[in-house]
Amino acid sequence: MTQGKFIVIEGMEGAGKSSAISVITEYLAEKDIAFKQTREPGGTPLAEQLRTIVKSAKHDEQLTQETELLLMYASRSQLLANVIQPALSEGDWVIGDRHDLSSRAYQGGGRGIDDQIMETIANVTLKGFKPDLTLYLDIEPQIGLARARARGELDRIELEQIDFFERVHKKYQSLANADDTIVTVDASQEMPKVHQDIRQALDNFFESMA
Ligand code: Z5A
Repeated sequence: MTQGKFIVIEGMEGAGKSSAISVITEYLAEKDIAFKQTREPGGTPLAEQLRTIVKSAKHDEQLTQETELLLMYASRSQLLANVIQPALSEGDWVIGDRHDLSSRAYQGGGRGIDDQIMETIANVTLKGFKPDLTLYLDIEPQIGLARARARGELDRIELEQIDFFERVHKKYQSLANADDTIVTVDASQEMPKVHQDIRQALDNFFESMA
């Protein structure tokens, strides 16, 4: 059986990941490709509990940045072993709402955790596993945050100051520019144009596999 492919959608809050995922699911359905959807942090019963911890702004004690980092990778380890790899082995495709690039951007860029430490933890957890294609929705933090705020209550990370999100954004852009499996989509455009660009990136990906 042919191994499935892992496609990840990435970007800052309010970038439009939710509707981008619908575009990808429609595209795969049109091609009769079976797929599973995941999200990070989360995606397994245990990883969803870790998600609740990292997103809650209501803890009685401060979550240290090291704890935050390790919880992100603990969640990812559970998801990879229990959902992503089994699905890919069965020939299903997997569409991920965030993956390792989020940790590199938020914990590496935003929190300022050293690249070498990030690399070591990623290697221990993922053992070289990486997505076949990542679609990075690029948005200026101010625009994305305004969209996210208009939607409702903010989580613990969304309550960070703007300079934190500027660092996350910068890191996302530099990592995306350095990796040809990551396609940057301008998420500040009108939604139909964003969706057209996503479909174009998927067309290119399928052509590259042919
Ligand atoms: N995190 C981390 O720190 N490290 C990690 O390793 C991982 C995650 C994996 C997870 O939250 C949090 O954990 C996240 C990063 C961190 N926190 N922060 N901050 P999440 O993934 O559950 O939530 P999110 O990233 O905050 O998702 P979101 O805000 O739901 O983003 P979105 O899915 O991209 O947004 P959306 O719902 O698709 O769009 C937001 C609104 O904008 C909505 O009303 C849309 O209709 C509107 N929108 C979208 N696109 C457009 C365009 N093009 N024009 C106009 N309006 C638009």
